Amino acid sequence: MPPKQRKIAIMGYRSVGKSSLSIQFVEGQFVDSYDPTIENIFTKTIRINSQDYELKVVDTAGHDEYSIFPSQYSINVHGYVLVYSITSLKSFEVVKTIHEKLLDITGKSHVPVVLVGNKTDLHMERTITADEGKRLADEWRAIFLETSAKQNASVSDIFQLLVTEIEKADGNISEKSNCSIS
Ligand SMILES: Nc1nc2c(ncn2[C@@H]2O[C@H](COP(=O)(O)OP(=O)(O)O)[C@@H](O)[C@H]2O)c(=O)[nH]1
Ligand SMILES: [Mg+2]
Repeated sequence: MPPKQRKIAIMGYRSVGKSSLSIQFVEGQFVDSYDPTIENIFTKTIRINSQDYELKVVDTAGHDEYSIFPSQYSINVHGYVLVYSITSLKSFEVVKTIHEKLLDITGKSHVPVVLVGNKTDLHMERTITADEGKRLADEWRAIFLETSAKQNASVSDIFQLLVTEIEKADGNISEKSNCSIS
């Protein structure tokens, strides 16, 4: 089967680890200081169920609650990674406004999203519980994950799960495909 091309945008407040997650996923390393104003597109091919997916990962510059949702992130983007830091309440609030704007600009009631609480290695500084993250993702009917870009914890899962969500939204995978028939 030819590879499927899928475009993914990583969005969230500044400093939550968007670039670190992208670079950890694509290059397998943790870069401690990365210019926060740089916007990059990374590519990586992953295989799920013997299908190759050529991913274009758009690492966006940070957003806040006042940013206008840039139209280039709503066009031809198949799915979104919305990132907050588990150490920052502000970043958790910002991710909610980004999601609202996303639904508004796409005119859809549901968009493939993985909600990511990053920086789990900083557990002493945690201010957002895993439960709070999970509840928000449930509201959105999105996938929820906690990650550490620094420790490479659950980073590739973000992309695997998002591609699966995109396929479900396209009707290529049945929601019930994992259920056994009794
Ligand atoms: N401890 C820890 N620091 C992280 C993690 N991810 C990113 N950082 C740090 O947080 C800061 C901002 O990261 P960056 O990826 O540039 O954030 P961005 O602005 O969202 O792209 C940098 O100093 C990173 O080294 C993580 O999982 N754990
Ligand atoms: Mg960045």
